[in-house]
Amino acid sequence: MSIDECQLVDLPRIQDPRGNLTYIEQNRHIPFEIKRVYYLYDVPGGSERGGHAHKELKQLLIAMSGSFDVELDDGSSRKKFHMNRSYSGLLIPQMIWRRIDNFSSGSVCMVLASEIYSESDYFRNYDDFLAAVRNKRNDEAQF
Ligand code: T46
Repeated sequence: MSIDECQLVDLPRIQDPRGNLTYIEQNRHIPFEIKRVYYLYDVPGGSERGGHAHKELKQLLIAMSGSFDVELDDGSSRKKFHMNRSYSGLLIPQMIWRRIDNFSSGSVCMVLASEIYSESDYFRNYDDFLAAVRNKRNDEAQF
């Protein structure tokens, strides 16, 4: 997976004097079926989350409230996103290392995920992640 495949997705917005509304449909606004939703909240200032990559899981990450930074790394390039809009999702494919920090007070990070929870889907060691990326690229170069 390349860092270029990590993209911000503009979600539909129904603007209304009573308050705005955003909706997300699987396989329409995001290119996968949603199997799980989870969210980070009550994050103390200075905390860092993530520090891992997923082998198969794809996700759309949204700042439902407040803001935070997401740094993505495909094993050769890095990109940083500042998330602060509840109508903008960050699409992260599998095999991308992520670090999330700079959480503002009261921020909520919601994730729509393509897989149910499985610890075996994680690389939690950066060197293991890099080795897997290199193996994959070597395999692909042979064909
Ligand atoms: C991600 C970022 C944004 C579960 O039991 N079920 C779950 O669905 C999840 C997501 C986690 N857990 C357990 C596993 C750990 O014992 O909750 C604990 C904390 O998980 P983790 O250290 O992975 O949390 P984060 O915030 O570093 O990462 C999570 C997601 O794991 C990850 O997919 O992209 O949020």
